[in-house]
Amino acid sequence: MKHTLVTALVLVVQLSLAQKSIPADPNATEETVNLCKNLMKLQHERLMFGHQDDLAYGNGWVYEEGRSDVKDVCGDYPAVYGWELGHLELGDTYSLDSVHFHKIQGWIKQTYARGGVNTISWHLRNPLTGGSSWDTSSKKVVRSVLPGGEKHELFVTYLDRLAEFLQGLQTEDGTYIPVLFRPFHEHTGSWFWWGKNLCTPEDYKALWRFTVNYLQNEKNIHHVLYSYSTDRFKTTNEYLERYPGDDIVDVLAFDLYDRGPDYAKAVKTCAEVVCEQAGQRNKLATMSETGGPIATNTKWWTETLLGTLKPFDLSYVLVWRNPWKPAGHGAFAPYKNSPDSEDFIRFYKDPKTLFQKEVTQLKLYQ
Ligand code: BMA
Repeated sequence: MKHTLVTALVLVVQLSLAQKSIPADPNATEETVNLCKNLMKLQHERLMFGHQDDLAYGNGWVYEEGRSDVKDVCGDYPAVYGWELGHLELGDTYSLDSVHFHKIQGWIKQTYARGGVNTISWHLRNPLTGGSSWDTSSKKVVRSVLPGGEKHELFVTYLDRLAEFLQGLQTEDGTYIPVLFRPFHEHTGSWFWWGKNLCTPEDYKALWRFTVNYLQNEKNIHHVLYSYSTDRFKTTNEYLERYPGDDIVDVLAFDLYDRGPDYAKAVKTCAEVVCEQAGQRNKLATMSETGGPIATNTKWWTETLLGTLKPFDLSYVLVWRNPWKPAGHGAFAPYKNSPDSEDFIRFYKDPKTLFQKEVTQLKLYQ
Protein backbone atom coordinates (compact mmCIF):
# COMPACT_ATOMS: atom_id res chain seq x y z
CA MET A 1 0.00 0.00 0.00
CA LYS A 2 2.72 2.38 1.09
CA HIS A 3 4.65 1.48 -2.02
CA THR A 4 1.65 2.23 -4.25
CA LEU A 5 1.21 5.60 -2.57
CA VAL A 6 4.84 6.52 -3.10
CA THR A 7 4.62 5.44 -6.74
CA ALA A 8 1.50 7.55 -7.19
CA LEU A 9 3.21 10.53 -5.58
CA VAL A 10 6.24 10.17 -7.80
CA LEU A 11 3.96 10.05 -10.81
CA VAL A 12 2.14 13.21 -9.78
CA VAL A 13 5.45 15.03 -9.25
CA GLN A 14 6.75 13.82 -12.59
CA LEU A 15 3.56 14.90 -14.28
CA SER A 16 3.60 18.37 -12.77
CA LEU A 17 7.27 18.79 -13.64
CA ALA A 18 6.51 17.75 -17.20
CA GLN A 19 3.55 20.15 -17.34
CA LYS A 20 5.82 23.01 -16.32
CA SER A 21 8.11 22.39 -19.23
CA ILE A 22 5.79 23.70 -21.95
CA PRO A 23 7.75 25.30 -23.47
CA ALA A 24 11.17 24.52 -22.03
CA ASP A 25 12.07 28.21 -21.59
CA PRO A 26 10.38 29.32 -18.35
CA ASN A 27 10.54 32.93 -19.58
CA ALA A 28 8.96 32.25 -22.97
CA THR A 29 6.68 35.04 -24.18
CA GLU A 30 2.93 34.60 -23.98
CA GLU A 31 2.59 34.04 -27.74
CA THR A 32 5.34 31.41 -27.63
CA VAL A 33 3.67 29.57 -24.75
CA ASN A 34 0.35 29.69 -26.58
CA LEU A 35 1.88 28.44 -29.81
CA CYS A 36 3.56 25.56 -28.03
CA LYS A 37 0.45 24.54 -26.11
CA ASN A 38 -1.81 24.82 -29.14
CA LEU A 39 0.56 22.79 -31.28
CA MET A 40 0.76 20.16 -28.55
CA LYS A 41 -3.00 19.65 -28.79
CA LEU A 42 -3.16 19.92 -32.54
CA GLN A 43 -0.56 17.24 -33.17
CA HIS A 44 -2.98 14.58 -31.95
CA GLU A 45 -5.53 15.59 -34.55
CA ARG A 46 -3.96 17.01 -37.68
CA LEU A 47 -0.75 17.03 -39.66
CA MET A 48 0.36 20.48 -40.80
CA PHE A 49 2.05 20.76 -44.18
CA GLY A 50 5.26 22.76 -44.44
CA HIS A 51 7.48 23.92 -47.28
CA GLN A 52 10.96 25.45 -47.23
CA ASP A 53 11.27 28.97 -48.71
CA ASP A 54 7.68 28.73 -49.94
CA LEU A 55 7.12 32.47 -50.37
CA ALA A 56 10.60 33.36 -51.56
CA TYR A 57 10.83 31.52 -54.87
CA GLY A 58 9.75 28.40 -56.70
CA ASN A 59 10.03 26.49 -59.91
CA GLY A 60 10.94 29.14 -62.50
CA TRP A 61 10.27 32.24 -60.40
CA VAL A 62 11.82 34.30 -57.66
CA TYR A 63 10.50 37.14 -55.48
CA GLU A 64 6.93 37.40 -56.76
CA GLU A 65 4.81 38.94 -54.04
CA GLY A 66 2.11 36.56 -52.78
CA ARG A 67 3.24 33.67 -54.96
CA SER A 68 3.83 30.13 -53.72
CA ASP A 69 4.26 26.93 -55.74
CA VAL A 70 2.03 25.15 -53.23
CA LYS A 71 -0.70 27.79 -53.62
CA ASP A 72 -0.37 27.63 -57.42
CA VAL A 73 -1.37 23.96 -57.17
CA CYS A 74 -3.96 23.70 -54.37
CA GLY A 75 -5.09 27.31 -53.90
CA ASP A 76 -3.78 27.48 -50.34
CA TYR A 77 -0.48 28.25 -48.66
CA PRO A 78 1.30 25.75 -46.41
CA ALA A 79 0.67 25.94 -42.67
CA VAL A 80 4.39 25.83 -41.86
CA TYR A 81 7.11 27.86 -43.56
CA GLY A 82 10.78 26.93 -43.38
CA TRP A 83 13.50 29.60 -43.66
CA GLU A 84 17.24 29.23 -43.93
CA LEU A 85 19.77 31.55 -42.32
CA GLY A 86 23.09 30.20 -43.65
CA HIS A 87 25.57 33.10 -44.18
CA LEU A 88 23.73 35.41 -41.77
CA GLU A 89 26.60 34.65 -39.41
CA LEU A 90 29.03 36.29 -41.86
CA GLY A 91 27.10 39.54 -41.84
CA ASP A 92 25.96 38.97 -45.44
CA THR A 93 22.74 40.53 -46.69
CA TYR A 94 21.53 37.35 -48.36
CA SER A 95 21.65 33.62 -47.60
CA LEU A 96 23.63 30.79 -49.13
CA ASP A 97 20.53 30.22 -51.25
CA SER A 98 20.60 33.87 -52.38
CA VAL A 99 17.57 34.97 -50.34
CA HIS A 100 17.78 38.38 -48.66
CA PHE A 101 17.51 38.24 -44.89
CA HIS A 102 15.35 41.36 -44.66
CA LYS A 103 12.90 39.67 -47.03
CA ILE A 104 12.87 36.55 -44.85
CA GLN A 105 12.02 38.74 -41.88
CA GLY A 106 9.18 40.22 -43.92
CA TRP A 107 7.78 36.79 -44.83
CA ILE A 108 8.03 35.61 -41.23
CA LYS A 109 5.97 38.64 -40.22
CA GLN A 110 3.44 37.98 -42.99
CA THR A 111 3.14 34.36 -41.97
CA TYR A 112 2.61 35.28 -38.34
CA ALA A 113 -0.03 37.84 -39.32
CA ARG A 114 -2.07 35.10 -40.96
CA GLY A 115 -1.51 32.63 -38.16
CA GLY A 116 1.02 30.32 -39.83
CA VAL A 117 4.07 28.74 -38.24
CA ASN A 118 7.70 29.67 -39.02
CA THR A 119 10.68 27.38 -38.59
CA ILE A 120 14.33 28.30 -39.07
CA SER A 121 17.29 26.16 -40.13
CA TRP A 122 20.89 27.32 -40.15
CA HIS A 123 23.60 25.91 -42.42
CA LEU A 124 26.20 28.09 -40.77
CA ARG A 125 29.77 28.21 -42.02
CA ASN A 126 32.58 26.23 -40.46
CA PRO A 127 34.11 28.70 -38.00
CA LEU A 128 37.43 26.87 -37.76
CA THR A 129 38.27 26.35 -41.43
CA GLY A 130 36.19 29.11 -42.99
CA GLY A 131 34.59 26.46 -45.22
CA SER A 132 30.91 25.67 -45.59
CA SER A 133 28.64 23.70 -43.22
CA TRP A 134 29.61 20.67 -45.25
CA ASP A 135 33.33 21.12 -44.59
CA THR A 136 34.11 18.07 -42.47
CA SER A 137 37.89 18.29 -42.87
CA SER A 138 38.47 18.84 -39.14
CA LYS A 139 37.10 17.04 -36.10
CA LYS A 140 38.02 19.97 -33.88
CA VAL A 141 35.41 22.47 -34.98
CA VAL A 142 32.80 21.94 -32.27
CA ARG A 143 35.48 21.91 -29.59
CA SER A 144 36.94 25.11 -31.02
CA VAL A 145 33.71 27.07 -30.62
CA LEU A 146 32.99 26.02 -27.04
CA PRO A 147 34.10 28.32 -24.18
CA GLY A 148 37.90 28.33 -24.04
CA GLY A 149 38.22 27.22 -27.68
CA GLU A 150 40.18 29.20 -30.26
CA LYS A 151 37.07 30.07 -32.29
CA HIS A 152 34.75 30.72 -29.38
CA GLU A 153 34.75 34.46 -29.85
CA LEU A 154 34.11 34.12 -33.55
CA PHE A 155 31.21 31.76 -32.84
CA VAL A 156 29.78 34.30 -30.39
CA THR A 157 29.75 36.88 -33.21
CA TYR A 158 27.75 34.33 -35.25
CA LEU A 159 25.26 34.06 -32.41
CA ASP A 160 25.13 37.84 -32.06
CA ARG A 161 24.07 38.13 -35.69
CA LEU A 162 21.52 35.39 -35.23
CA ALA A 163 20.21 37.18 -32.14
CA GLU A 164 19.90 40.43 -34.05
CA PHE A 165 17.86 38.69 -36.73
CA LEU A 166 15.60 37.07 -34.13
CA GLN A 167 15.14 40.32 -32.25
CA GLY A 168 13.99 41.89 -35.51
CA LEU A 169 11.04 39.50 -35.61
CA GLN A 170 8.50 41.84 -34.08
CA THR A 171 5.07 43.09 -35.05
CA GLU A 172 4.42 46.82 -35.22
CA ASP A 173 3.25 46.86 -31.62
CA GLY A 174 6.50 45.23 -30.49
CA THR A 175 5.20 41.68 -30.00
CA TYR A 176 7.94 39.14 -30.65
CA ILE A 177 7.03 36.60 -33.32
CA PRO A 178 7.61 33.04 -32.10
CA VAL A 179 9.71 30.76 -34.31
CA LEU A 180 10.82 27.14 -34.17
CA PHE A 181 14.61 27.09 -34.40
CA ARG A 182 16.34 23.88 -35.51
CA PRO A 183 20.08 24.30 -35.07
CA PHE A 184 22.85 21.75 -35.72
CA HIS A 185 20.48 19.40 -37.49
CA GLU A 186 21.03 15.96 -39.06
CA HIS A 187 23.81 15.31 -36.57
CA THR A 188 23.25 11.54 -36.65
CA GLY A 189 24.94 11.79 -40.05
CA SER A 190 28.47 13.08 -40.64
CA TRP A 191 28.10 15.60 -43.48
CA PHE A 192 28.06 18.79 -41.38
CA TRP A 193 30.90 19.98 -39.13
CA TRP A 194 28.71 19.21 -36.08
CA GLY A 195 27.94 15.65 -37.31
CA LYS A 196 28.31 12.35 -35.52
CA ASN A 197 31.89 11.46 -36.50
CA LEU A 198 33.06 15.03 -36.08
CA CYS A 199 32.47 15.54 -32.36
CA THR A 200 31.70 13.65 -29.17
CA PRO A 201 28.16 13.48 -27.78
CA GLU A 202 29.31 15.65 -24.86
CA ASP A 203 30.69 18.35 -27.14
CA TYR A 204 27.57 18.29 -29.31
CA LYS A 205 25.39 18.73 -26.23
CA ALA A 206 27.67 21.50 -24.96
CA LEU A 207 27.32 23.27 -28.32
CA TRP A 208 23.55 23.22 -27.94
CA ARG A 209 23.63 24.27 -24.33
CA PHE A 210 25.97 27.16 -24.96
CA THR A 211 23.85 28.34 -27.90
CA VAL A 212 20.52 28.20 -26.10
CA ASN A 213 21.89 29.70 -22.88
CA TYR A 214 23.58 32.50 -24.78
CA LEU A 215 20.44 33.42 -26.73
CA GLN A 216 18.22 33.24 -23.65
CA ASN A 217 20.44 34.68 -20.95
CA GLU A 218 22.79 37.06 -22.76
CA LYS A 219 20.45 38.14 -25.54
CA ASN A 220 17.16 37.90 -23.68
CA ILE A 221 15.48 36.00 -26.50
CA HIS A 222 12.36 34.21 -25.36
CA HIS A 223 10.29 33.76 -28.49
CA VAL A 224 11.99 30.62 -29.73
CA LEU A 225 10.97 26.97 -29.53
CA TYR A 226 14.01 24.74 -29.99
CA SER A 227 13.88 21.73 -32.26
CA TYR A 228 16.21 18.73 -31.96
CA SER A 229 16.35 17.28 -35.43
CA THR A 230 18.33 14.17 -36.35
CA ASP A 231 18.66 12.45 -39.69
CA ARG A 232 17.45 8.86 -40.09
CA PHE A 233 18.20 6.46 -37.23
CA LYS A 234 17.27 2.96 -36.17
CA THR A 235 16.89 2.91 -32.39
CA THR A 236 15.80 5.08 -29.49
CA ASN A 237 19.35 5.04 -28.13
CA GLU A 238 20.69 6.30 -31.40
CA TYR A 239 18.06 9.04 -31.48
CA LEU A 240 18.85 10.19 -27.97
CA GLU A 241 22.61 9.74 -27.98
CA ARG A 242 23.22 13.47 -28.45
CA TYR A 243 19.96 14.82 -27.01
CA PRO A 244 20.90 17.96 -25.07
CA GLY A 245 18.05 17.78 -22.54
CA ASP A 246 14.35 18.36 -21.94
CA ASP A 247 15.10 21.70 -20.32
CA ILE A 248 16.28 23.25 -23.61
CA VAL A 249 14.33 21.34 -26.27
CA ASP A 250 10.68 21.74 -27.28
CA VAL A 251 10.43 19.77 -30.49
CA LEU A 252 11.64 16.25 -31.20
CA ALA A 253 12.21 15.94 -34.92
CA PHE A 254 13.83 13.95 -37.67
CA ASP A 255 14.78 14.56 -41.31
CA LEU A 256 14.43 11.74 -43.80
CA TYR A 257 14.42 11.89 -47.60
CA ASP A 258 12.94 9.29 -49.90
CA ARG A 259 15.98 7.76 -51.55
CA GLY A 260 14.62 4.32 -52.30
CA PRO A 261 12.28 1.50 -51.39
CA ASP A 262 13.19 1.47 -47.69
CA TYR A 263 11.69 4.93 -47.17
CA ALA A 264 8.31 3.97 -45.70
CA LYS A 265 9.87 1.51 -43.29
CA ALA A 266 12.56 3.94 -42.20
CA VAL A 267 10.01 6.73 -41.66
CA LYS A 268 7.85 4.40 -39.61
CA THR A 269 10.77 3.46 -37.35
CA CYS A 270 11.75 7.09 -36.81
CA ALA A 271 8.19 8.37 -36.35
CA GLU A 272 7.49 5.66 -33.78
CA VAL A 273 10.50 6.61 -31.67
CA VAL A 274 9.99 10.35 -32.00
CA CYS A 275 6.28 10.20 -31.17
CA GLU A 276 6.85 7.87 -28.25
CA GLN A 277 9.60 10.07 -26.80
CA ALA A 278 7.58 13.23 -27.42
CA GLY A 279 4.65 11.67 -25.58
CA GLN A 280 6.78 10.70 -22.58
CA ARG A 281 8.58 14.04 -22.41
CA ASN A 282 5.64 16.28 -23.22
CA LYS A 283 7.22 17.63 -26.40
CA LEU A 284 6.19 18.36 -29.93
CA ALA A 285 7.01 15.78 -32.61
CA THR A 286 7.73 16.66 -36.22
CA MET A 287 9.19 15.38 -39.46
CA SER A 288 11.30 18.46 -40.03
CA GLU A 289 12.56 17.74 -43.58
CA THR A 290 11.63 15.36 -46.31
CA GLY A 291 11.27 15.11 -50.06
CA GLY A 292 10.52 12.39 -52.56
CA PRO A 293 10.72 11.50 -56.24
CA ILE A 294 7.53 13.40 -57.08
CA ALA A 295 8.47 13.80 -60.74
CA THR A 296 8.25 10.06 -61.28
CA ASN A 297 6.13 8.72 -58.42
CA THR A 298 2.94 10.65 -59.01
CA LYS A 299 1.19 9.07 -56.02
CA TRP A 300 3.98 9.98 -53.63
CA TRP A 301 1.91 12.45 -51.62
CA THR A 302 -1.03 10.25 -50.76
CA GLU A 303 0.36 6.75 -50.96
CA THR A 304 3.94 7.12 -49.80
CA LEU A 305 4.00 10.17 -47.53
CA LEU A 306 0.50 10.36 -46.08
CA GLY A 307 0.08 6.60 -46.19
CA THR A 308 3.09 6.30 -43.92
CA LEU A 309 2.54 9.29 -41.63
CA LYS A 310 -1.21 9.01 -41.03
CA PRO A 311 -1.07 6.79 -37.93
CA PHE A 312 1.39 9.09 -36.16
CA ASP A 313 0.79 12.13 -33.99
CA LEU A 314 3.22 14.42 -35.75
CA SER A 315 2.73 18.17 -35.65
CA TYR A 316 3.96 18.81 -39.16
CA VAL A 317 5.87 17.45 -42.11
CA LEU A 318 7.97 19.89 -44.12
CA VAL A 319 9.24 19.31 -47.64
CA TRP A 320 12.45 20.99 -48.71
CA ARG A 321 12.79 23.77 -51.24
CA ASN A 322 11.95 24.14 -54.93
CA PRO A 323 15.24 25.67 -56.11
CA TRP A 324 14.98 28.54 -58.57
CA LYS A 325 18.50 27.93 -59.83
CA PRO A 326 20.51 24.67 -60.09
CA ALA A 327 21.04 23.15 -56.64
CA GLY A 328 21.83 19.50 -57.19
CA HIS A 329 18.23 18.51 -56.52
CA GLY A 330 14.86 19.20 -58.06
CA ALA A 331 11.60 20.51 -56.60
CA PHE A 332 10.32 18.82 -53.46
CA ALA A 333 6.93 20.52 -53.52
CA PRO A 334 4.52 20.50 -56.46
CA TYR A 335 4.35 23.48 -58.79
CA LYS A 336 1.99 24.61 -61.54
CA ASN A 337 1.31 21.59 -63.80
CA SER A 338 3.89 19.39 -62.10
CA PRO A 339 3.18 15.68 -62.68
CA ASP A 340 2.27 15.11 -59.01
CA SER A 341 -0.24 18.00 -58.85
CA GLU A 342 -3.41 15.92 -58.90
CA ASP A 343 -2.14 13.69 -56.15
CA PHE A 344 -1.08 16.72 -54.14
CA ILE A 345 -4.61 18.09 -54.37
CA ARG A 346 -5.88 14.80 -52.92
CA PHE A 347 -3.26 15.15 -50.18
CA TYR A 348 -4.48 18.71 -49.58
CA LYS A 349 -8.11 17.59 -49.33
CA ASP A 350 -7.40 14.73 -46.96
CA PRO A 351 -8.97 15.42 -43.54
CA LYS A 352 -5.63 14.72 -41.82
CA THR A 353 -3.61 17.47 -43.53
CA LEU A 354 -3.74 21.10 -42.54
CA PHE A 355 -2.83 24.16 -44.60
CA GLN A 356 -2.91 27.91 -44.10
CA LYS A 357 -6.64 28.69 -44.46
CA GLU A 358 -7.63 26.32 -41.68
CA VAL A 359 -4.67 27.19 -39.49
CA THR A 360 -5.68 30.86 -39.58
CA GLN A 361 -8.98 29.87 -37.95
CA LEU A 362 -7.18 28.06 -35.13
CA LYS A 363 -5.46 31.20 -33.76
CA LEU A 364 -2.38 29.31 -32.64
CA TYR A 365 -0.85 32.31 -30.87
CA GLN A 366 -3.81 33.06 -28.61
C1 BMA B 1 20.35 21.78 -49.02
C2 BMA B 1 20.25 22.14 -50.50
C3 BMA B 1 21.22 23.25 -50.73
C4 BMA B 1 20.92 24.42 -49.79
C5 BMA B 1 20.84 23.97 -48.34
C6 BMA B 1 20.40 25.07 -47.41
O1 BMA B 1 19.68 20.65 -48.71
O2 BMA B 1 18.94 22.56 -50.81
O3 BMA B 1 21.12 23.67 -52.05
O4 BMA B 1 21.91 25.41 -49.90
O5 BMA B 1 19.94 22.89 -48.26
O6 BMA B 1 19.13 25.55 -47.71
